[in-house]
Amino acid sequence: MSELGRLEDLPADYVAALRAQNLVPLWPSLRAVMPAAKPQPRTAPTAWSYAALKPLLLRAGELTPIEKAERRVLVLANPGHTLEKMQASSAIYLGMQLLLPGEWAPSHRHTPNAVRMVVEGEGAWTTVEGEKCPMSRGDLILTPTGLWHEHGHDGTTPVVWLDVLDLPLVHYLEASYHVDGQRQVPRASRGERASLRAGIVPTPAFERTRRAYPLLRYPWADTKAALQSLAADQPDLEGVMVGYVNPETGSDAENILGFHALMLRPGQVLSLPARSPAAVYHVIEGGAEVRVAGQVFTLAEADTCCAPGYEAVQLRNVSASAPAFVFVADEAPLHRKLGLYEVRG
Ligand code: GTQ
Repeated sequence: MSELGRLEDLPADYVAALRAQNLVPLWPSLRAVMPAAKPQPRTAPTAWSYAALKPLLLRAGELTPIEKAERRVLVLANPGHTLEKMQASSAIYLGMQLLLPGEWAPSHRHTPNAVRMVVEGEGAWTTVEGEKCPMSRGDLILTPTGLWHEHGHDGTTPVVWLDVLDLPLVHYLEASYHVDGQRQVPRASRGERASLRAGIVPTPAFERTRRAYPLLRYPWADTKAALQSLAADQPDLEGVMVGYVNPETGSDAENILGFHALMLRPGQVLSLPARSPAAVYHVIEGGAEVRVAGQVFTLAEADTCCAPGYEAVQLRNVSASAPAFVFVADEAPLHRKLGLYEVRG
């Protein structure tokens, strides 16, 4: 591979003449935008400790009333992108949101897709397009693009959840905006009862749901039971992992980011191949060690880390006696749709 010419090699008056016409020579920057063999991601392997962030989040609850925050969130920002960018990876945003008893985070809708993974506390709910979704630890609640959503809390202790949005990508596309709304009038939940049975969904001929997202809440009890029976039924299965899908299409639950839950058997080491999408790992139950790109993170319950794409990831259950359960968010649906998806053995 030959050395390409540098900007300094060009006469200053020539570069100035180019700039005056909004023109730029490609060759001095070609290697930077298309590095050899593999991208050079800004996304740095980064971990966030729940024990460290929780007191700071509770302090935000004292410092900033919900009316002054709309959403009281501390963003888990990747220093590789600079903290101001508020992104975990190029497409993934992570935030820890706090709602105190009696508080209400008003209804709005926006173009970025979101999900919430409930970390701690009971009694909160998110209403999505009139469907009131109770929030318990480990539940996954979707608020896909364009759907009205608001959060409330009828319980007695603070509730914390992890928000995962595709905000960095949608913002980069200059397609990010929100609309404020009115308090929703909840109706009886329909999606969950009709759709949360593997392989059995409402028959189109009778009552096809016309909603693009028939299922908005994935209770942790069901996800955990699915993982446990998968592990029990297939003792040789290495990757005990389930995906959150749209029950009508069988495809990814949302358009841009993908969501999975995995179980690490006691003492298990699980090696995941290098794949093009970046990913986030969040411990729902137990503890896990995550190795990526020369870094080792020991994650306790409710801790979160991110891994850049194109790097192999190794997960190890730190307990020899109890399983560990991990929530995974990645950019795979986006990479597949764009034809960029790669697995590198
Ligand atoms: O709860 O609607 O973390 O609009 C960032 C933006 C949460 C939300 C975030 C949001 C929300």
